Amino acid sequence: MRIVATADSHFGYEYGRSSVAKKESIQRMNQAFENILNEAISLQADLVLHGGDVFNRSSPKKEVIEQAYDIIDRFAEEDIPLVIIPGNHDKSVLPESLVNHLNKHIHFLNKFSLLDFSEISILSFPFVSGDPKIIFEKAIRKAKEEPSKKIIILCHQLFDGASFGPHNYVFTNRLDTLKTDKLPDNVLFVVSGHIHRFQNIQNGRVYYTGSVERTSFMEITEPKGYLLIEIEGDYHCVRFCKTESVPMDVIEYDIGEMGLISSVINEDEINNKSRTLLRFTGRSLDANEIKFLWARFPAKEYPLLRFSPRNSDMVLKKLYNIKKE
Ligand SMILES: [Mn+2]
Repeated sequence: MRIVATADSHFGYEYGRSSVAKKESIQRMNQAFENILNEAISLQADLVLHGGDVFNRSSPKKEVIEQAYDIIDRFAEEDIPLVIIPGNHDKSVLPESLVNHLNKHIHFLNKFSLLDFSEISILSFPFVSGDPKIIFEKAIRKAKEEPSKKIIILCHQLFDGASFGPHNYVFTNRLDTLKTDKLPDNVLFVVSGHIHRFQNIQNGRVYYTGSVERTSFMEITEPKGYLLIEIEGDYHCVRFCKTESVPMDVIEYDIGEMGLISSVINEDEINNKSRTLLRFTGRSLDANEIKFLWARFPAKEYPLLRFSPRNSDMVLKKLYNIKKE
């Protein structure tokens, strides 16, 4: 049995300073997700899992919903079951219309559920904010009640040891982090959305698929893709398959010791074709410098350029250490 797992499609995610740039970024998210579904079709997958954060907002715009349905409807014609759960961006429930938009192969699971497929059962629950331990214990109990079933848990939670960001921040021992040491052996592993970086933690028992595309400069060094899970008898194997992602660039200027910022910016360094962030660290910018940035980089000419900080009372520390290729 072959399973493709993905998460964090964030339909409707917008990037950029012009409406054209925003529209393109929405299209890009749709495309990234559709590419993964197409891979699942060409790989002849038997099942596709989506670990939550389907939409970027809990009440998506009508056209964003329609575009998502078009992609899902096209996929439904392939007769490959698709299991989707809600994440935090979906406010733990998917839009009513999506739930009603059912097809025998498309399962939108708004509740704690155990669904059987040929060689595997999917135990899933929607995102729980605050303390998710009670629902996770319920999942453990349910798995123990069904010892003959081979189970994958599908969820959208934080697990101890998960890391993210350019400095590899690690979540540990928090109210909202989970541990898998009490999982019975018939649970093969957990597939989760939420953290946008692909990773395998907790002695191999938790996989984050990563988001379908980069949604933040925090993800600049992360490859994006999906999980390819193969199960045959007692054997299983999970691989991360990389897909293409949008180029990004972060340029940091340490201006702590420096006078006016107008002297540090080198326009030749700025790639006006990819998402670019100019970060000024070491001291705050004054109101005139912020005005200068807006005037020097008008949104019309630089729709993909952002700068930070954007107000004059913030002092940023250096955050990125990116080697230019
Ligand atoms: Mn997300």
